[in-house]
Amino acid sequence: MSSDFSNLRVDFPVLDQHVGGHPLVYLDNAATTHKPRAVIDAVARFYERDNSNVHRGLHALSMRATDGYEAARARTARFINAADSAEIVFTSGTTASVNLVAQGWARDNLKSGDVVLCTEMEHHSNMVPWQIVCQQTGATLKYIPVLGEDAEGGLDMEALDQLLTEQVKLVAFTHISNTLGTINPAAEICAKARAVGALTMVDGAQSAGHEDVDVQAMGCDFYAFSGHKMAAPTGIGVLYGRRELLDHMSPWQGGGGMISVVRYDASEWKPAPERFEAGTPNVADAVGMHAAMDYLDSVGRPKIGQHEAELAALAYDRLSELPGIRLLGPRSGEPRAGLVSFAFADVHAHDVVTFADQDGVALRGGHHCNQPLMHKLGLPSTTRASFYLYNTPEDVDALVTSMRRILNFFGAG
Ligand code: 7TS
Repeated sequence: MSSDFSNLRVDFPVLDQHVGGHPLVYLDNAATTHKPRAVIDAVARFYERDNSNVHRGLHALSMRATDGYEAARARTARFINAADSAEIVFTSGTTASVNLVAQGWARDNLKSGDVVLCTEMEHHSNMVPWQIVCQQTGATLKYIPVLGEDAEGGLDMEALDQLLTEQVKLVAFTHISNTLGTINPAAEICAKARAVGALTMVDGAQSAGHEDVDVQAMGCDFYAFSGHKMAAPTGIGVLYGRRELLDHMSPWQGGGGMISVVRYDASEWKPAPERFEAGTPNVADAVGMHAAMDYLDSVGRPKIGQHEAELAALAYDRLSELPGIRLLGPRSGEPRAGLVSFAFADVHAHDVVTFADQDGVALRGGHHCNQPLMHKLGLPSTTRASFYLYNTPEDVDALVTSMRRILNFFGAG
């Protein structure tokens, strides 16, 4: 495990604090990550020097703000290897990006008899928008099952082959599960979908900041992610879409900035991406996300992914020694992303998280916006520890020590 990573902790000011008299051990990175000084400074610098509206002013500040915003778009295209900056739409986050595709593409293109395929491990953000648009259009939503009583077997790829009929118009799936830590074979699923003429929507919320992403190599049609889950500010996110698709999609929201001509009776739209960015965009946070991408790539995303996967594997093995624990997702030794979800037989996840907080350990307890999956697994909730580049093996020690204290307290140890 690389010691370089503990040197990075000083880049993240928020980590330098105590909670409950203990040094903060932040293990809730799947919910949101912390921001390095470089990102905080980039946002502050924007407000201190360049703050202005974009695409509509001819004065110096407006031009600087526009340049910063469009440079962030070009940087984002490079970050995921999109062929063209025009394929990058800025949104408020993954949720908004999925809804944009549901209402901008699916609503116009689905009809009764068509099928949208999701997986049983989707976050609500990549499930509920498809439920809504299927209700609107009469299309049917089906799910690729997850294998194993602890969901340890990943997606049922044989079931996928059977489900992939010509009726399927879209396959919407998560690249990395926020609850299980499963890494789905994204390129393989995209290739299979394409073979029956279906489009693909990949939820990259848990992958974009954790591994090199190449949307062209993946072969997806749409890819969505959130800045705040990869060291960037909240309120900024991305929808990547292939240009020929975006240019034929309806706008989701109307307003300033997205039109070429407006008459009293009707209007015409700009091409993508402006067509999908009605109103004043989140310029400062796009600039902040640019800095986050530079920061992550200066460390190296493959190194980051490997580091957090090693921490998660360590946590999985150490936690599996605890009495009455049930661990979800890939088994020890199998590929796993940087998070671990678990449940104790006799202690509710909300108690676990509350008690861990007294030890300065920040975890998440609940259904993690995966209610149907929890229901399938027969669990009300789990406790989740999720890692990022600034976490260390000592953080895993603190997690396990805290869990032992809790089990002893509840007489379950
Ligand atoms: N998709 C996945 C896989 C996610 O993990 C999340 C957020 C989202 C979509 C939604 O992202 P947003 O930025 O639009 O909110 N996941 C979590 C989580 O695991 N705990 O809190 C939020």
